[in-house]
Amino acid sequence: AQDCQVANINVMQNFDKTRYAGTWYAVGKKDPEGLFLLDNVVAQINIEEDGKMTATAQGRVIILNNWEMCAHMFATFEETADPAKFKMKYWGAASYLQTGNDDHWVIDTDYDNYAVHYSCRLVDADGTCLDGYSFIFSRHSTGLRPEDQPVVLQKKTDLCLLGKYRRVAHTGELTML
Ligand code: AZE
Repeated sequence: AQDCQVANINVMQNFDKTRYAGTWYAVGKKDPEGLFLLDNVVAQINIEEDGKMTATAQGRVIILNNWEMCAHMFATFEETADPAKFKMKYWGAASYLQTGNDDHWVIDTDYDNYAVHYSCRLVDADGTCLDGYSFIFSRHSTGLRPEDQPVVLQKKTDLCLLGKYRRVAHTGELTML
């Protein structure tokens, strides 16, 4: 969908959450408004015994004028009619961290190397996204494999977010997961 309508965004076909499980390193991100995870962002997706998807995530954040810390986050996912579109309820281990209920859409993944995530928090009157965020995840902390880069580039374009991503550094400073 190149009309940039949130409702027309294509997500992963036949999404298999069991193959999505495991560790993902954020290697690129498009930020939303306000506070957000800065770097060293790692997500761990789990499938519980009842089949429900949950996650933990960590990342470096700066809150309240330069107080730098590791955000340790938890999430539960509610399934929707589309298997690649979830509602993600999340909260922090500490009360001063963020809580929320965001969309968690899997746009594309090969499960073994890369995943493109998207979340629109606010849809504008014209149907485009007014405030949202997106992560490019890799199974490898070093980044995307060269062969996955054109695929991811195409997905960034489809999401109307080309040029809005920043690289996410992994310096190994946080090791909670
Ligand atoms: C995500 C996937 C795995 C679970 C979670 C994710 C998102 C977390 C945030 C956290 C923000 C924290 C802030 C703290 C001050 C998408 C990586 C929970 C958006 C801003």
